[in-house]
Amino acid sequence: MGLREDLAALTDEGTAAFAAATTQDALETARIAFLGTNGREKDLTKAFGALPGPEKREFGPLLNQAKTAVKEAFDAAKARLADVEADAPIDLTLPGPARRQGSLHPVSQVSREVEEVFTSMGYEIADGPHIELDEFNFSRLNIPADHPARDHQDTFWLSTGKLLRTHTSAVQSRVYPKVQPPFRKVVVGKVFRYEAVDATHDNTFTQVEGFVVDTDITVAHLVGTIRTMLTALLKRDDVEVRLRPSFFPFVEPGFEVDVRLTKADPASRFSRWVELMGCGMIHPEVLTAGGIDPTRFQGFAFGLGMERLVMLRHGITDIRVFHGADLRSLRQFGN
Ligand code: FA5
Repeated sequence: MGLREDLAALTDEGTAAFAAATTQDALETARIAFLGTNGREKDLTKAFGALPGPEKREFGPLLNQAKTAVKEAFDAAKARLADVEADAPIDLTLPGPARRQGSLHPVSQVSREVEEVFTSMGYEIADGPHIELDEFNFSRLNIPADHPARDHQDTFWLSTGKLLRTHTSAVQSRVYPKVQPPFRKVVVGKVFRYEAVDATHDNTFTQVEGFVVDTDITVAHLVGTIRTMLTALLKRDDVEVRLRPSFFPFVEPGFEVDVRLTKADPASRFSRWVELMGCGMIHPEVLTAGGIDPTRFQGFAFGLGMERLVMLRHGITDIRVFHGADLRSLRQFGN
């Protein structure tokens, strides 16, 4: 066969192959055979290139016609198959794309549980502002301006002279003038300290403050409340609790409560004592500053680090997980 017949065959067979393609796969197979790098059109273009000059003039227009015809047949088939796909019926019974459901942050989850545990014990929920006055955060809690205890809580001071509250004890100062005993209050809220961040210290964290004022309140009530709270919240049977005498200007006597998990891996942070909270009997000066007569009433108060509690409960070894915004960590606690 000569080149003339070959070009006619390319046109006929190529247009027929593209017209017959009913799937994307068939179209691609035909494209490779006729228009691909080693396809028939390339072969004939090469054969044309080897012709002597006068014959090139004769065959040039024929080659171009064949190429145009095959390319048009390919484009038409491609458009036809695209339309077929667009018209394909939609299966309404197929499941839609799964939507990932959000969940409460682990600290929020336990905060709600804390509020439930305490309301079941007759406590009322109280709250106060994050931006606080020196008076409520320190002075009314028996921490005057020159008191060295201020050094324990590195404070973010604002240019207005106000501060970001360093502890939820500030809410005690706000509540006392407004209510007369007996009362039981619980506060869950954010507090802020200008601290170097490490595995157990953050600069923004959550505290739970409980305070009870009544007649005949003793340290035994305080210890009983702490045990009830930790049993309900830690949901473990290996929690060991110890009280150490400690100093906070707003309580007398004062204690720190440490916790360890007896079944934790000996190499783990939690097999050693972790400081969880401060507590004590409310100082008479604090009651007096709040308008409560300390000769008639006594009370206890405690302030607990919520992130540390959640760490103990879930075996989390680094506090930075909570504000790190790494959803891979937080999703594990979805409820
Ligand atoms: C206080 O904040 C006192 N207001 C607690 C208190 C209340 C004592 C009522 C007596 C009566 P302290 O600075 O120790 O105390 O903090 C209390 C708890 O907050 C600590 O035991 C710890 O669990 C947690 N905590 C303290 N600093 C940090 C921090 N940087 N990051 C995370 N948790 C912290």
